[in-house]
Amino acid sequence: MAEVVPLVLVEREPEGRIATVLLNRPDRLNALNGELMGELATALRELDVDPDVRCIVIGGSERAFAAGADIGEMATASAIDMYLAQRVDRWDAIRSLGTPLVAAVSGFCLGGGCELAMTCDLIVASETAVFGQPETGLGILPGAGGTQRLTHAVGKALAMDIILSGRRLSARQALEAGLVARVVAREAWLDEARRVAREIASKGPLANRLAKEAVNRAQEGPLSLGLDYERRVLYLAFASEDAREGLSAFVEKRPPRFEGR
Ligand code: DAK
Repeated sequence: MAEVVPLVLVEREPEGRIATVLLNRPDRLNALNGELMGELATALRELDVDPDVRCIVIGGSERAFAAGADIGEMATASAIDMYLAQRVDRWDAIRSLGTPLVAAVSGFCLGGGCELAMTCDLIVASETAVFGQPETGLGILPGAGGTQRLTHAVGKALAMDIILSGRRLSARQALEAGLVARVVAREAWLDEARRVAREIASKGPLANRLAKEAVNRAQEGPLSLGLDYERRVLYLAFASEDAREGLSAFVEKRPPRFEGR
């Protein structure tokens, strides 16, 4: 019987607070077919409800984070197939995770791959990374948030250029444009993303979840509502044991021990 190869690999650090989820379809440059997206959403949901996991790294291979949705699969799918295959639900499941997500991007990060990276909370990119939304070259358009998130990240002029002309951005260009948070050496793409994840995991986990929600609000509505939301979640954070612990630890000159409550 043929060996079943998982399309995503989940790694947990033995004593650590971070998990790494690696897309594992290297012969197809991690093209996101329905099966892979299903495994990814399931793995992420399980990690999201594990109180020991405080940050998740999502990565691909050195050659490709992901070269987009699976074109072969889409080529034979009707609009109704696409709808019924619950593709949107899987993307929504990833978007609604409370745990901070770091995208570790090396190589091609195109189409749905770029949209997946943008669904994460921040992108750590290898200097080899290449970002783009080439969907219009296939007669379709970005369908997992690309027209919205890319525009928020880089502004209308550049987003239009990337989406309409198929222009690709290098890691450095993506950094300058505000799409990625950090660019790191080629060989360090995963280690550096994990290091950033450990930094995130060392902070108050409840505070990080609330801050993530509040930052996302900045993209979703008017400033006045965002400011109001920020204030409310700050009061919520103040009511937490983590806030007592974090503030006391500073005053007592010791490292905090957060419980996520
Ligand atoms: N799908 C399927 N197979 C792919 C693929 C893809 N997106 N990208 C690469 N591959 C396969 C290639 O066919 C090749 O397979 P073999 O020929 O070896 O069998 C293998 O991966 C290696 O690729 P190449 O030989 O082409 O490698 P190169 O280095 O020459 O070129 C490349 C790398 C990334 C420039 C090239 O492979 C390429 O242009 N790939 C397609 C990139 C692309 O157009 N991506 C956008 C896809 S559309 C939705 C949500 C999202 C989406 C849709 C719906 N809903 C929520 C409903 C998203 C749509 C997209 O992403």
